[in-house]
Amino acid sequence: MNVDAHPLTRGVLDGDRRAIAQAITVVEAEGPSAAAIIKAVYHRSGRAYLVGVTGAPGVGKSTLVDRILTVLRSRGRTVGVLAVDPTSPFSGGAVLGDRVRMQTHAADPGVFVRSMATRGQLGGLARATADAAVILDAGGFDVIVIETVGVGQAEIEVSRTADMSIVVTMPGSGDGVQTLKAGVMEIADLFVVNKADHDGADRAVAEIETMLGLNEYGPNDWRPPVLQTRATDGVGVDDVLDTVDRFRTRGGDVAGRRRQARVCGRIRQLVSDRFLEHAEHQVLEPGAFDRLVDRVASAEVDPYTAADAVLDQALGSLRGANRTDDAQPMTAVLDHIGIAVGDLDTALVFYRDALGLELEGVEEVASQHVRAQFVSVGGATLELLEATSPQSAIARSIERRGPGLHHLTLRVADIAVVLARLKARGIRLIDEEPRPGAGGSLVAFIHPSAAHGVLVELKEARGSRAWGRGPGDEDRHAR
Ligand SMILES: Nc1nc2c(ncn2[C@@H]2O[C@H](COP(=O)(O)OP(=O)(O)OP(=O)(O)O)[C@@H](O)[C@H]2O)c(=O)[nH]1
Ligand SMILES: [Mg+2]
Repeated sequence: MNVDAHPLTRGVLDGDRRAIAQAITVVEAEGPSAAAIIKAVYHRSGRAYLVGVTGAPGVGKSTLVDRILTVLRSRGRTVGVLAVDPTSPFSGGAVLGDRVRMQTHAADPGVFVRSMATRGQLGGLARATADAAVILDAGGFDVIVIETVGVGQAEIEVSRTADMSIVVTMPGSGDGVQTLKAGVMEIADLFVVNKADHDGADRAVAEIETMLGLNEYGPNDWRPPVLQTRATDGVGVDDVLDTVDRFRTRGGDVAGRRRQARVCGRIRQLVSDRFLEHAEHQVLEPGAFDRLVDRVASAEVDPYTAADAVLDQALGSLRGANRTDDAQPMTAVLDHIGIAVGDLDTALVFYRDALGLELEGVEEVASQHVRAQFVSVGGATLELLEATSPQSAIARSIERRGPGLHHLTLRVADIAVVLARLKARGIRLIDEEPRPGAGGSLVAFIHPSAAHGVLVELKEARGSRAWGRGPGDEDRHAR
């Protein structure tokens, strides 16, 4: 489902609603096309003003946003709304309710309403929301309102996307001022006590003012105003928008710094997400990350050592990638080194006892007449290979050259790409095409004559450990 970013891109930049809607669906899915779209439209973003509206469920955010839409439209501004619900896994009740509530603007081409719900991790929602805001921004909407339900960490993450954050409360305990203690004080640029028709609105305002009184504000600092509204009949909404304009026009340093911090956060997030993704899926063996998690959970390894191990392996693979002179960087990591030994038990006297290396397990591969002992050496593995029959390739290798290095295996992300590139350079291969190895992996051997006397196996990991033996084994030892 690889959506071609380009036709959508043009549509987004033209402000085409269908293209915008589709582009948001793409960024929600978080695939490579998401990055392609953002890359293509980002230069046209940065013009819209992003307003976050946060607050506990039911305080009247959607009703207020609906009123805000009406006023902004009457002031000639176009508005995109992202209704974000980190609490519901799919577009369910609350969000659907929002859509219905904002239906009054459904026919207005100057309004675009979209709900976004958690699909996987909360971080993903914050990223998708930020991307959706970029799309609406590039699509030409003047103001983007991001409504998030609740006042937890996820909402705070999402509200960091905005240029200004409005925290909505209502009179009464419970859902009201109590929830403000959950860290929203710092993100609020404006407090709105909605449902001012209820008893206790003045008290709610006073409580917030008291909390604000605990902070010190310099003469040039923005002290978040506390306003009252009645969203159901629109009372106080003009005041809210005037305050938004006031905050916006005062802009200057604070606004610049906020955008800077936001962009900084975005880049850091993307770098760490991508780095982790690379480490988890392209560097580590399948399942290795989970095993590491288990070992840390059982206190066998501490988290710092675990993190260092992942970093070392990932950085090692990046350094490997940098060494290539081709335009397309190649990522290859050392998976294992196969060593032909005469007798496993004797070999272990050296590898296990003298060197103190950790044994991982033994595997008997009957079809190849070989027994393999895996020995852990940090990120890679040594495979000590003992022949179980004279017909074994290992036996013949020992007969010809004595025991010693038998092969080394490099794990690559895409074996077909690597083979194509080797072929293009006229490198002599044993396997022209990748073939199935153990554990669902794909393997191919490079002829030792091309690799300066070493039998090199390429492996694209797809399952668990790839033994990498198969038909055609004989040819590999012809030197
Ligand atoms: N009396 C009164 N009721 C209001 C006011 N504003 C909203 N409501 C009502 O409060 C209820 C909840 O309003 P919503 O706008 O859905 O609240 P919300 O904060 O968006 O709710 P979630 O999206 O579920 O978090 C609805 O029944 C509204 O009609 C107000 O100013 N006064
Ligand atoms: Mg709502």
